[in-house]
Amino acid sequence: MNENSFENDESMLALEKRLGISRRSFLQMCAAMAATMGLPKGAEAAMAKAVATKKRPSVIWLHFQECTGCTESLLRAEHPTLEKLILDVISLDYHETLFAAAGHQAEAARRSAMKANKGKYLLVVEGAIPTRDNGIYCKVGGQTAIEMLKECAADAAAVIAIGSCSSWGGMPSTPPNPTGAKSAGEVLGKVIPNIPGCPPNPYNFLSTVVHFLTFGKLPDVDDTGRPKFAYSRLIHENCERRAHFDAGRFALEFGDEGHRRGYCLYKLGCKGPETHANCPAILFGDVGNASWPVGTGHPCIGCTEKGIAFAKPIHALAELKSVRPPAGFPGIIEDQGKGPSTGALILAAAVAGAAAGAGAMMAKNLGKNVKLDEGDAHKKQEERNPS
Ligand code: FSX
Ligand code: SF4
Ligand code: F3S
Repeated sequence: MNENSFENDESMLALEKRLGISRRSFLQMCAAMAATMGLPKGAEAAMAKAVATKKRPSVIWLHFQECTGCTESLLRAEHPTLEKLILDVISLDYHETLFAAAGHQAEAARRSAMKANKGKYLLVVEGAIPTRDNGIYCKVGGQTAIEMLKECAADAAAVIAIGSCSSWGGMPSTPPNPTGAKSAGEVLGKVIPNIPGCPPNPYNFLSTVVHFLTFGKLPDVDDTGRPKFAYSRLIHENCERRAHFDAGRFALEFGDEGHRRGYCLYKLGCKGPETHANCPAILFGDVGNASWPVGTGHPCIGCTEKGIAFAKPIHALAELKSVRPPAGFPGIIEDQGKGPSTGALILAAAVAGAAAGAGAMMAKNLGKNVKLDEGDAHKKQEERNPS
């Protein structure tokens, strides 16, 4: 696929106007999403066409026990391009946080959207569902969360749990779990597609929805319902600090010499070795230049993983699930405080067979500022291993 194939395509010209980004950026973003999801060649063109021409799927978005961080992460005001994209790809017909309507008006809008799109709408659930005492600890418009979830799920084309709370109970389910908080899947009695993370990575949500729009189904999931493209690898396998772990170089205290030099955070309790997510590859967060929790110097708390986040003490050592060496090693001799570069990380992904530059391209196109590109990564590798 290239820009020329869509040169005189009216729908793409209209899309340029709608999104306020160039066709080129949009097509690069589709290529990045297709690569991220491991889709075959040609999928990116189908995705671009679908976003440009298909009717946007109606989305009903429910909020239960949570902090609204999922929505905040998705609509981050600092990255208006991403917010615009998400709101353009879906038709958000009910969302309590973003709705101008209130009270009966809002309830009426939800029911009429459900009726108009019966069997076709996507139901997105944010937050855990309290089940103790018949669910009285969370009520919206006179209905308990249990009743509302079941009513909305009955006619949905698909239900997606967004965030750890609705995926596996999250923070509200932390023992002693006074409200009997459960996941949306547990309340519905089935495994449903879920995008855990507290908050979850917005690019994983966007990719999942674009997949649904293009192919009429959600991406492949694992046995807990997590899209395989995003949750099949341990964070530890792709972490930019992994070379320090392998070389035995650890930060022992926040602010010590090792911490300032970007060493591995394992001894500060990093749960990357037992947490599945693509955070190190598809960076996200509003802390500046294309970062992620470990990139900022904080150990991963395992926010995507049931039984780890909010269950295991933050500074307890992670269980090492795998001692297999990664496919590519970034160098360990780096400038102080920088750690291996994003470019080197992307090169490691390329060695492993993933599409080179996918993460950087996506980040760049969605408003981030990743300086190193594929060429830089090759140059750096050559400097390390002169032939
Ligand atoms: Fe908050 Fe969402 Fe955490 Fe939960 O995210 S960021 S408490 S996963 O449901 O709003
Ligand atoms: Fe990265 Fe954490 Fe693994 Fe260290 S323990 S390499 S910081 S994921
Ligand atoms: Fe969460 Fe760890 Fe990623 S804390 S956002 S799974 S790095």
